[in-house]
Amino acid sequence: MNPINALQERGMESVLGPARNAGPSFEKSLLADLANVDWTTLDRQRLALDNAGPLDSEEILPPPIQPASTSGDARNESAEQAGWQALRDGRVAIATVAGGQASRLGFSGPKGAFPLGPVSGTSLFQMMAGQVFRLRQLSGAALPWIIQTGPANHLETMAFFADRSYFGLGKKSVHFACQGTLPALSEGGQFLLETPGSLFRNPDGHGGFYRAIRNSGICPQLREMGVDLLYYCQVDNPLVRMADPIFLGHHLLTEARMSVKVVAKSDPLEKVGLIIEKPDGRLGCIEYSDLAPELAELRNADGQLRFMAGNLAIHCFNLDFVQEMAEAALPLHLAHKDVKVLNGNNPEPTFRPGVKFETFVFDALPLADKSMVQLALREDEFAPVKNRSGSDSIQTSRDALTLRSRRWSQAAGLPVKEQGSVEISAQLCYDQADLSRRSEDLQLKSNGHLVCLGAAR
Ligand code: UD2
Repeated sequence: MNPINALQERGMESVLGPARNAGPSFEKSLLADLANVDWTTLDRQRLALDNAGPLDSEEILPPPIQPASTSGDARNESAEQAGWQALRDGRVAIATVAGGQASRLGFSGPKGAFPLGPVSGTSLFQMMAGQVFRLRQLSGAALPWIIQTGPANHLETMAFFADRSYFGLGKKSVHFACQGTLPALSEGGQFLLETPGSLFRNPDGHGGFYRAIRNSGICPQLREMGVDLLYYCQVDNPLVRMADPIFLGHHLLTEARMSVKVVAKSDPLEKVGLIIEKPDGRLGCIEYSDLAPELAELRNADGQLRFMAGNLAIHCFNLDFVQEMAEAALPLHLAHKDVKVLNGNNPEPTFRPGVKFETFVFDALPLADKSMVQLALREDEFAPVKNRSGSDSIQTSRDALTLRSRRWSQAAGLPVKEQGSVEISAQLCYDQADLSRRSEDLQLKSNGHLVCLGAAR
């Protein structure tokens, strides 16, 4: 659509004013920016401004939940076999969303570059790369890894991987897909300008993952390789069990199209989304900020929370579902914030009220006709690093890593200190059972704090 016509139809031509005053090069650059606007989504954005809307009031239920992968539950056996088979058959790719910056952690750079390792200072990316490396060894499969970046860190993330030789994974098997942006609007539904020649935009949220995957052009390549399943995780959780075979297996055995892992909420108001089942049997996620306290506090006769399924933001998708979601109109979430934009005739940007729009990956759950929910044990699988201090902080995440590393090492008969940090070096093992097996075959070194590979026997 011609941007000028599109603006006129919507009564939004005033956005051109500052560019016209500033000169032809600004006008050209603004028109190029406007040519990239998705006008259908823009119309939905403007509509959403007027319909902040009542929350869904339909009846909700707790969803059925499969046992945790690390629980030793016999009901996981067939899922484990099915998951490993899918991995060995090369049907799986991994996607990690890493569009965020680590500014909340007081670190400048992509969050995945943050040195979280409690002993070695290993980055989040390297910890995850280590799992991918080991899973490739165990499965014999190519296991492509897709990093979803954001406009603020795409180039820096690619350079981070290149500088570290892709952590030994091979350049061709690590892919980078940059998420898109959405223009922010004024409360009155007009565009805002960052400069006379450019709109003020913000990343489109982790719901932008679906389009990022489609736009990266990787889907045909994945299909050619025989990949039809995508395992999804966030970069901020160092305890994540990447491409967990039991999770993949439950997904396959229930013929789900999108699955999700949950953790039992530590308290009713914990800041995680709540996974629920709707009357039609489909899943949904209620964001913590939208959760009514009386619903959050509901308890069963045994005192347990009735709604306990905290969203870990770990998913398994059928690849065709990801492609479908790239075309779907996911709900828009609005954030009313002061934004630094051009204002009137002032040549310098200043703060004024605006509205940012985002989409969320979990909003695709109700669009899947079949889904599966699996429990995760917090101490084994969830210790996100979100804040510099307090809850979900650098320290709580490092402590959880230390506790898990100590447990795994002790189970494998490796000497580790009772005090201080403990870390198992990336790439060494996938999980506790893997470490125990490896410690029988390889000489593993431990100085009490760091367990790593020694010389082979
Ligand atoms: C998210 C979920 C919450 C729960 C929790 C688990 C929302 C609103 N809430 O909380 O329900 O599942 O995670 O840890 O999602 N990211 C991008 N692009 C974006 C925005 C985020 O790549 O535009 C990535 C980011 O790098 C990070 C992840 O998504 O890895 C989570 O983002 P967040 O920290 O904004 O989500 P949070 O903590 O509100």
